[in-house]
Amino acid sequence: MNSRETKIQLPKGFLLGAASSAHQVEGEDKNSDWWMYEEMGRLPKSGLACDHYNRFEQDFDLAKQVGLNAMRISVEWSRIEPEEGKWSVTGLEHYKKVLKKLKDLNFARMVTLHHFTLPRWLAEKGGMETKEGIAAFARFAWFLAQNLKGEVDFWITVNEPEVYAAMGYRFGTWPPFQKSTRKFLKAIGNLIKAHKAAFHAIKQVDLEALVGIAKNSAFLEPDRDKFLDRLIVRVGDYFGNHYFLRRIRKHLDFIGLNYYFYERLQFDWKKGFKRVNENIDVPRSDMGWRTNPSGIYYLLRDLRRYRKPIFVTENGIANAADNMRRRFISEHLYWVKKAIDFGADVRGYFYWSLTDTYEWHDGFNPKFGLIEVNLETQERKIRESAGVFKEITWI
Ligand code: IFM
Repeated sequence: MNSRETKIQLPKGFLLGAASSAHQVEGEDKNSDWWMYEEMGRLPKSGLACDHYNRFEQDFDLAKQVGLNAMRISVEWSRIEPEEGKWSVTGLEHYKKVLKKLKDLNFARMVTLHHFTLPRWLAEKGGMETKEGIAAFARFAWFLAQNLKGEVDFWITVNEPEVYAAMGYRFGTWPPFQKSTRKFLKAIGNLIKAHKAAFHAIKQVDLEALVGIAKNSAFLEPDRDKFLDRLIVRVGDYFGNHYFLRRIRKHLDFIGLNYYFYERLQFDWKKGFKRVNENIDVPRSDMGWRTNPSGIYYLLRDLRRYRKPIFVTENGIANAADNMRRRFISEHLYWVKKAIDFGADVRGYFYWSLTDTYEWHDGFNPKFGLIEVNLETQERKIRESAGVFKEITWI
């Protein structure tokens, strides 16, 4: 191990957490659109998942043991509003207990409202393609802000808007399985509106609430030192990393960065650009994703232009053998600190994910967790790599 890995220094008060999302860990959210499509055989079954719905206390105790001081969770909308306009007391009470447990552990609490799933009733009415979907989302945000006031430190409206729009409306891999560029663009437009509507709804209840977004951004590099390659990287960076943020910048208290992807682009006369990633010689995760820890530094530096506090709301690696994760985390934290030293106002880092999860259409194969979950027995085991958080020096 080199010195970079062993000496991670972070400012006191920095949030060091893990992230998760309801559908990926809770199990049996039977009123969600994903569950419906899983039952139809169009997606791998999530079943009990990690049974986090019943085991959240144990999971958060383990997070504390790992050395974390913050947690990003999501509230499953279909548990709160299983039928249109009908609020579930059981659903609400559950999340109150979840947040209370985190408070007892002295954890900062970040809560996401939309992390890829919808209530089934809304999906059946056209979901986020419709004006009604946006209005329903604002109403849901308002209801949670009203009922969880004082229990949430940071609200995230939408997780990875472009990923959701692309997977659901452009590539047709996720619900609602559409393959239409027009619908993709419409979904992006509607998610911008949904974010703003939820922002206002939360502020209506609590002016002091802090509201942000979890924005997926990729680190792009030109393949060659050529004008057209550099140009295409600028265009890709604008549309992929900034367009959404620019549209909502007046409705943001902080920015969340989800960082996973590193790509090299070449200008292409026919297609505009092509990815030339095959020859990049960097470690890859079990999912084949290329890692580039320094990329987080450039992205964080770049986000300074918005003059808002920044959180790394997700960064993680699928690595079942657990032989890459420790280095992955320490190197990313090293570059986060460099970005802070450069002047980026980075306030926290959330590793994805606390436990192993249901990785959407990839099922349970990818293992991102700091905590390994045996899906047969639901036994938990802290992975060796999670020890990295105990090596941090607070300055
Ligand atoms: O599991 C997902 C998460 O739901 C959103 N961000 C990326 C993670 C890994 O693919």
